[in-house]
Amino acid sequence: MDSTASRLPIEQVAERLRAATRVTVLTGAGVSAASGVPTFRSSGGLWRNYSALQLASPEAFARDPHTVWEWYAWRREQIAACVPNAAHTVLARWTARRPAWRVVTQNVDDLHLRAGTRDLVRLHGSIWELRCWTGCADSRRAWRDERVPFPEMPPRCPHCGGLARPGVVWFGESLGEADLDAAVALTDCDIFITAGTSAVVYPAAGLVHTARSRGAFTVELNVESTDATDGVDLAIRAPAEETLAAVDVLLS
Ligand code: BJW
Repeated sequence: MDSTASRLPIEQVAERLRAATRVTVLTGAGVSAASGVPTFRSSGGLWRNYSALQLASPEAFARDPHTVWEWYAWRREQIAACVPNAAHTVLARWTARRPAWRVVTQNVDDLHLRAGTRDLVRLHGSIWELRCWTGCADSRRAWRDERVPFPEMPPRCPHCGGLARPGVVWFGESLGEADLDAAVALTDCDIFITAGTSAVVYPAAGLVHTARSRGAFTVELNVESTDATDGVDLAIRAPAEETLAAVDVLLS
């Protein structure tokens, strides 16, 4: 009998982690669900019956910046009231203890940062950063703005007075080159864990497959099956915060 297969999936993950040097964890909205942040593709992710697909694009912003900003202001207010959960704190602890254990996130809520995650790679930006919509010369970079609510809506670029936009990556926009390069480099690892993501948004959704093709043992942590499930070595159908906390106990 295969002794690995007869072990509980959580024990299998812990055993592999014990032997691993390089570990990469890709997180999605499901990792923040237990903190109270709605995921995108659940009913709670709808806002005034709009989906993320309808609002998270440059075209939507160009058409109706006020409505798109109202959606972001509503989300900022929700996120400001949330605190990191066990998934964030366990991952933060791992990155503090093991520099080659890294987290790549699609989340814009910054809860990984608030939990203390080191060397976090953020693929889709941060909801707490803003950029100039017109790309004025004085504001090439994003700036941090944690005000909730904004004193004026929609918020303006402090340099040129034009419209500001959220410092996130919308559909049809390229991800930051350095962020994507870092994430792709981290697919060269011993274990790649994808946690709380529906695995439908590219290029993030492709990372687990790249990791597996490069020899990583791949694990999916999700409450449901996803487009990635059939392509991973081990899928654990449970809340990511519970699985990560249980694995962490086995590791300590
Ligand atoms: C739990 C849980 C618990 C709940 N525990 N689990 C190749 C093929 C096809 C299309 C493309 C492609 N390459 C590019 C594209 C186009 C596009 C794309 O992927 N479209 C798809 C929809 C088909 N991609 C892009 O446009 C990207 N840009 C790009 O590739 O540039 C080059 C290019 C451009 C144009 C054409 C071709 C190439 C940019 C993508 C940017 C995504 N932006 C957003 C918004 C960010 C800002 C904001 O927050 O407002 O990012 S969209 C939204 O989706 C957000 C998320 O980061 C992202 C992923 O969502 P996530 O995290 O997976 O959340 P959910 O809600 O979908 O899933 C939650 C999961 O958690 C579920 O599975 C639950 O079951 C689970 N769960 N509780 C564990 N407790």
